[in-house]
Amino acid sequence: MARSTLIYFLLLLAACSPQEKTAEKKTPQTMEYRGMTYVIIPEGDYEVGEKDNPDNPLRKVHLKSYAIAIHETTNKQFAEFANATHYKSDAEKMGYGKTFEEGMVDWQWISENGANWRYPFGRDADSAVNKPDHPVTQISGADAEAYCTWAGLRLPTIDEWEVAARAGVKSLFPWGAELRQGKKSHANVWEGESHRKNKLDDGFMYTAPVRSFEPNAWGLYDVVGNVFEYCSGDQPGAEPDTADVYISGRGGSWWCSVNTCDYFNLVAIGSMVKHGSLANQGFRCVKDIPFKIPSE
Ligand SMILES: [Ca+2]
Repeated sequence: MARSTLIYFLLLLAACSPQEKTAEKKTPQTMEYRGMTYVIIPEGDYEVGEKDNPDNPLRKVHLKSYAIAIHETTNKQFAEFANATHYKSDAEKMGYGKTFEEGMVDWQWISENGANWRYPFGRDADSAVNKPDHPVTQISGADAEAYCTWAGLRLPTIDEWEVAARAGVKSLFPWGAELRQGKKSHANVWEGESHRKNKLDDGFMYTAPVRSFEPNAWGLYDVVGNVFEYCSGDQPGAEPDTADVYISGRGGSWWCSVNTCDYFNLVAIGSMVKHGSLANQGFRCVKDIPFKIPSE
């Protein structure tokens, strides 16, 4: 490790903020990097998956130390990257992105000319400039990787995502066993029998500003709902050698409903076209920690 990098990480660790202890397990520390807060996950063995689930079977995984962003990458953050590098996203190069509006039938998406991360629903709709704190969308998995690389980051693996999203719980959701417990909304998903009508109980038709809902026990926001989050690596049992064609996604999105894409939980692993761009797909980043952070 270069001396300057080592000093940087030592300073980062010195600035880590100890947080409250939970009843069961110590809450991880946090660190700041490029104006973003990251939760530091210690090296160790973790349990992921679900019993008898063929796509994500219950298993133990060993993870090295890493730090994960507390919220999804925003329009403002992606704009900093695009402005600094003049980056052209896949949707900008292809001239369209996939969009959806209330009233369409389930699973109906349209190719909207001019839709890209700057105009997630096309040029006639609101622009990302006016929603700086919303998660960036209409970026492909390849675009997300490009952002992470530029920022000295990377996408989480499917296991790193799940460990951080679970924050120590074994339930289907970070807050318990049911999507909706009591009257309180915990995540931004599609609420209604179909996509003809959204009941809007959670208050949002499309994306919500990051941190609109309570975080999980380790301080991560929107791990369920808002936007599908790209992850590296395939789900167990996936066809090999498809990494250039498909990319995994986790946590579901504002579009996902109980009768369609029921992926808004801690177990499901989605698969997307890697160079495809949709109005419900985004990401959060991970920072490698090049030395061991002990769990105790
Ligand atoms: Ca919603």
